[in-house]
Amino acid sequence: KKLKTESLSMNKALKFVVHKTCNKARASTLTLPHGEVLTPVYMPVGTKGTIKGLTSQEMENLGCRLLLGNTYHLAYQPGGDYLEKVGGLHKFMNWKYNILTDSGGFQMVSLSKLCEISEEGVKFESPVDGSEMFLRPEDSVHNQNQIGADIMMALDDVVQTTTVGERMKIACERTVRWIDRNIQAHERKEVQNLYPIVQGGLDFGLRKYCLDELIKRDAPGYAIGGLAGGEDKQDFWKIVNFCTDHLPQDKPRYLMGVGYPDDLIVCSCLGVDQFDCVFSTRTARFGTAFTKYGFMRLKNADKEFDLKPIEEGCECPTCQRYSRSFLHNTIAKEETACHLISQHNLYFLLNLMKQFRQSILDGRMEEFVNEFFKNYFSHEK
Ligand code: PRF
Ligand code: ZN
Repeated sequence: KKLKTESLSMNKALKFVVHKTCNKARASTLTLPHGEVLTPVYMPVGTKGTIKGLTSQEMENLGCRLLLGNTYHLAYQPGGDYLEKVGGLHKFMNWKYNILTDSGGFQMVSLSKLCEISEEGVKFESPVDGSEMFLRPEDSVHNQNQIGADIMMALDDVVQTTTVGERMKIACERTVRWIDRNIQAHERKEVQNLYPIVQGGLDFGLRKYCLDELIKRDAPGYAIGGLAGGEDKQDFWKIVNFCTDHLPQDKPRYLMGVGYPDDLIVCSCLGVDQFDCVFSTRTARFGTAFTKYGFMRLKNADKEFDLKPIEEGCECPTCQRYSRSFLHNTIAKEETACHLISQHNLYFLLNLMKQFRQSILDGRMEEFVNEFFKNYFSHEK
């Protein structure tokens, strides 16, 4: 039967050109149906079709050209049928650039108390009203077709990263069995891309099995899943390095759920091209800003009369107009402060990747990385 190894290589919806490398790091251009994305890239997360606290216009002004939505949340609200009717998520949120949607697989971990996994798919119970949603690979892909994402993610079986033994093996093998159901259900291969997700936890044998199987499907790009779930850094780095050693050189690699500034640098050095994480905007809402010297807690008492911007020299809209003092004094009372810190943090990660990429093109990546870590772990503020 054709089903088993149906190829995605005919895909016209993605072009990936590597311009220059330094060791395993790459400076590339990813061309998608809604324009070019310069990689490595950080992709802001707008779970429900909005980046919490920021408008599409602001995202555009920050230079974002690829952002993330979540199938599970969008399927609940406003719903796949609704989005298809209004012409897709791009139209719905008035976003003219690219969108990537996660499959809903990760919600098996984040909402584990509310779901039940079988060979057929995942059954979720809504945390809002208790209603049921059955998400099979076919349903996830169908919803993502309706959403109209430029990059869709295959539904995978995700378990806690530090799980060992039989359950991890089952998840990895099920992810492989599900990949053909995902591919079969994909109805818009000419205009939307489907990335498989490599699972296997911290087990090199399982990772290798999953890599080999998924690479056979000749997808337009690949994701590394099942990491950033509380494992040791050493294990995390080794698995990322192992995956990027085996994934095709000429296709983009997306490391899911990773978004600390230092992780972006290390993993870009290991050959990752795309990242996403809610951390930058979530931590902003709790008053923490990213700076080149590490995290800054704007709630700390020493910021009360500090009239400097979050980071001197930062060209983001927040740092052009507002002081640490203003943010410190309004954070508990105003939505504005959360919005402003989110904006700075997103700019910080988008800009960090832009600078990193330029350093590869200029042949000075090693100096850039040395300088980054010298500052990041210094005691200056
Ligand atoms: N799978 C999916 N989404 C994800 C992950 C995954 O493994 C991760 C990694 N923990 C983040 N988001 N589908
Ligand atoms: Zn700033």
